[in-house]
Amino acid sequence: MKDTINKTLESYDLKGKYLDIEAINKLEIYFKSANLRIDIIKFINEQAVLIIKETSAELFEEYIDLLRPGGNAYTTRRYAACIRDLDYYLRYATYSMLADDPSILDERVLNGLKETYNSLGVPIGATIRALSIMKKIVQKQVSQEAQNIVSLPFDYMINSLSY
Ligand SMILES: CCC1=C(C)/C(=C/C2=NC(=C\c3[nH]c(/C=C4\NC(=O)[C@H](C)[C@H]4CC)c(C)c3CCC(=O)O)/C(CCC(=O)O)=C2C)NC1=O
Repeated sequence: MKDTINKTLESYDLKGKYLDIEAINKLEIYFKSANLRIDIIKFINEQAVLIIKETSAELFEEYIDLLRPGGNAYTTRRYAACIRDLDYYLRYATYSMLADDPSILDERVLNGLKETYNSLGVPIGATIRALSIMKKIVQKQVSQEAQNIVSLPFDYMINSLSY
């Protein structure tokens, strides 16, 4: 698990160098955005249940077959697993927004996920769509300056599942 601070320090420690202007600028930008990151995360935490509800409603409207016999989210158990997965994505997205670093997504969410999904027949296309719906729902409710911070982890997960 990494964030902008320990990533920067680690790399300068390895080089045995003081932080140069480039590193300091990067850290300054990170610290300046800290309050915004906290606000975004507070908002998502408060709205998490609703965000997931809206995401699944939109997803199942588009992919109605998932809920029908033969669909991957058919049966209460699998439906619940699907909603739980959406919750994982949202929660880890907030961790990554705070860290300003995607490594937590690789380590905790994405490693081996495609293989697991493929072996269980969980459709990856619909999962990617769910992530993009979730991103849109959150972006709609945050300020202009928060847009990039919000989109980063979702785009990272979408990208990783796409290849
Ligand atoms: C914290 C990181 C983490 C992630 C990401 C994770 C995902 C994850 N989702 C799983 C299953 C599943 N995931 C889904 C999800 C869906 N099916 C659909 O049709 C939709 C497209 C989608 C919801 C949007 C379903 C239905 C299952 C159960 C599949 C089955 O058991 O047949 C499984 C298999 C084991 C289990 O059922 O719990 C894992 C490991 N587990 C983790 O620990």
